[in-house]
Amino acid sequence: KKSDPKKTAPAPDAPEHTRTGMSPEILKAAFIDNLTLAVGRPLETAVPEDWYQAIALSVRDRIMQRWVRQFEKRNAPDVRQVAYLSAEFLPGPHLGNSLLNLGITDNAREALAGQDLDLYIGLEEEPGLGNGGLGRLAACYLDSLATLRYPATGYGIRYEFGIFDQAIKDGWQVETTDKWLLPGNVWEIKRPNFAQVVKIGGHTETFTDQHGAFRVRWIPDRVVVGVPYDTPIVGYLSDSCVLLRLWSAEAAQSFDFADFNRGDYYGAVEEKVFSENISKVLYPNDEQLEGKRLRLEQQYFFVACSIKDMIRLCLRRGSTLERFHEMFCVQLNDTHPAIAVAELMRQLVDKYAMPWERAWDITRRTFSYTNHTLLPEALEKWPLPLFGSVLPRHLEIVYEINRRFLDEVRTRFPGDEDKIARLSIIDESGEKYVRMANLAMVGSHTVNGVAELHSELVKTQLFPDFHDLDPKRFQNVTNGVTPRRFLGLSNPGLTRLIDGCIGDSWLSDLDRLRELEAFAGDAGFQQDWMRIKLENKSRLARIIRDRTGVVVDPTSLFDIQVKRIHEYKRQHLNVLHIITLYQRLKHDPRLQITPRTFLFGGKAAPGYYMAKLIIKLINAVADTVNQDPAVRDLIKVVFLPDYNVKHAQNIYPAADLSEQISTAGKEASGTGNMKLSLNGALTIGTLDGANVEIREEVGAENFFLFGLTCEQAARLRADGYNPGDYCHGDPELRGVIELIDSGLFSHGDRELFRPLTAHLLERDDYLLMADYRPYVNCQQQVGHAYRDCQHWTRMSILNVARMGKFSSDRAVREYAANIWKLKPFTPDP
Ligand code: CRA
Repeated sequence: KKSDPKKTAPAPDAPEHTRTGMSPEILKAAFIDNLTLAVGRPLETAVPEDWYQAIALSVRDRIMQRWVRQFEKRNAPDVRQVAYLSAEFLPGPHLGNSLLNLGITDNAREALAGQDLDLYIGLEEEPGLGNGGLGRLAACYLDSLATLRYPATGYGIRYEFGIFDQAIKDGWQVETTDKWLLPGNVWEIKRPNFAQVVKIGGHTETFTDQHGAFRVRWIPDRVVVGVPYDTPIVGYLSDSCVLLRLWSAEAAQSFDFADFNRGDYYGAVEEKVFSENISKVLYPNDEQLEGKRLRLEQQYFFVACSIKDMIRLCLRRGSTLERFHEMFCVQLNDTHPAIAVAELMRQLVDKYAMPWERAWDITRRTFSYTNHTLLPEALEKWPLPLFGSVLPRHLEIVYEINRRFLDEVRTRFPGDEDKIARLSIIDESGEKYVRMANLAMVGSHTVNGVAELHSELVKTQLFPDFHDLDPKRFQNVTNGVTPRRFLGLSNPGLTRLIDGCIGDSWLSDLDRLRELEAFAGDAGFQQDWMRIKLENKSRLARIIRDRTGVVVDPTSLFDIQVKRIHEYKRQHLNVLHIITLYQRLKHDPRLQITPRTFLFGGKAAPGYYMAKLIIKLINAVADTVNQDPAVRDLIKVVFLPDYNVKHAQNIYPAADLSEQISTAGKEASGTGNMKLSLNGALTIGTLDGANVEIREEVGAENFFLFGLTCEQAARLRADGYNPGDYCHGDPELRGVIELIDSGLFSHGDRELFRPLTAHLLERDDYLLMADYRPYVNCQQQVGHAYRDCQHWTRMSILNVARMGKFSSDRAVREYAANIWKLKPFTPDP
């Protein structure tokens, strides 16, 4: 393969012959150098893992060079930067993406003459430091921040164990620990010299300082050290990168020598084990609160380290903390880091002796908050006694923030004590709690939702009282995804086709995909489009066969639902449709339907019983359907285990149909919906989250819409929803439920799935029964449409052509312009 000069990053000022050059010859020398000097392996005995390390290190060198060159610019006195505070980052494997972003994939291939670069790329363990959409969104934003040259740092936690690995045993999910750091991590650089000490627990004392001022001191009963590990994230064909700074907890002193000398070895290391617990493991709940002390400690730990790091940087630049908000804007990714509001106040008031009013003004100008969910079970609140025992000083500060805030409210709404109670940061309706969303609201200048519909619901459902108080604070920034990883990297076939058609600038200017519209009806282009989709499906079919043993037909319609398993996402509605088709095929042995492969992927929170039962149901239905000769291979059902970023990259390019079927009003945005559509899948979906905007963009005629709207769902619930009526009124639906209850899918066990079916018939919180018939009918239209190959392909092309809006570049520009007031660096000459 010849290298494409257009796709090489603007040459850094270092000439090509230097150590960090980009030509195939220099890359080759670098690989071999690193193999010898860093990995310590002779060429003759190097195994693929060694080559991976050597290549990755060579790529890291080239990124670090950009980072170092940017150093001066970032630390200029007038540069304002964003700190993106997030308990989760889900970047996916770095190597392939960094090669792409540096513009050296082809050169690296050439440098490896004959060796399989993709094999090496595939060896990388991914940092699974997130649950799903929220963590992946943070990673997409770092990619865009770097690409667009914004000064930015992502701050988070270096979990030793990320999201668990999922295996399927006997149809059930089994979790094992994700030991992602075991093979080592070449992308990170430990920075012990920037370590921070964090206090936990204990009590507070008051004292009078030398100026006679009343002050408070926090006497902790534990301290932990936070050590930063830096991973540079390079932008696409840009001289810029951002830093992902993740904190790891270490014991303040590894050994208690007093205990050690007494011969109590275990006593001596106890403190170490205890402290290092804090960054040990990611809580695997997606949108489900887990009110554990350790979780609160994790949140405070990384927030405290990050705020102190920013203060350090601010002071080092010779600025006073009076200007903190001019140096840093801090984005709270959901409420997980919301304690930062109280921590910045504590630092300014307690440590730097700033008057409260001044400190509060700075704090309010610093923070902005993104809400990612309306689900009540996800809204974080901490029991007051727990909060106070971990963070005694912060509790006092929260009380003071609240007192002043509520005084203000009282002057505006005198006598409205109900309103006061709803706005209060402290929930006093029963057992007392600290409401983190209220803390984030009060402490931020701006709050945003993540899709238009969601942002409206944030105003009207979640925070109506805050909205009454100050409507100007509310904004929308619809989520976006990076086209680099999710098209450029994962779908090279389609990328080449698009490049050949409209040039390659679309990868950093996604609106240019519009130019594809002109080719949507072109027969030759359609042929190419279909060929690539088929190749991608064939590849996925091989992966499915290798990983599950199920053989699927690449020419069948690939109907895909990949995302966390949750009742509101309604994977079980998809299953009801599958059983409907199964039932029809059983009743009519000659029935012709469009052949389909149903593919599911996603993890269930380990403590979420219903979600795990849904996984079991999918696998049970798969076992029955895939074996049954009556099905004549017309439908296949596959559950692909361990859905993660790496697997997602193989799945999106192969999708024909994207299932986005959440109950309207429940999915804040969704981002898988965007990635699938960007890869040419058509969506079957409800008017929920960003589906609404996707449909607006691609056109109603290129989107399969069904189901209740958010308003209709609300009305139905208000009028008294009776799911049983729907079931009894629809013989086909009744048959489906009866089939599940008959034990057909569970070796005669009639009780196994009863909790699921009983819930659907008796409560059905997510309105599956109401949406079943519209969904099944809409699926019939899908099957019908798929038979018209040309028309389907045209719709697929138009979906891709109209995805420009959903680039994370657009989203990041909106944050920068409307919330952060951030200017990008000017490019190097
Ligand atoms: N679970 C929402 O549910 C949204 C992402 C990113 C979620 C998704 O609809 O696309 O955030 N919410 O905005 C969340 O994590 C804590 O709330 C998600 O990933």
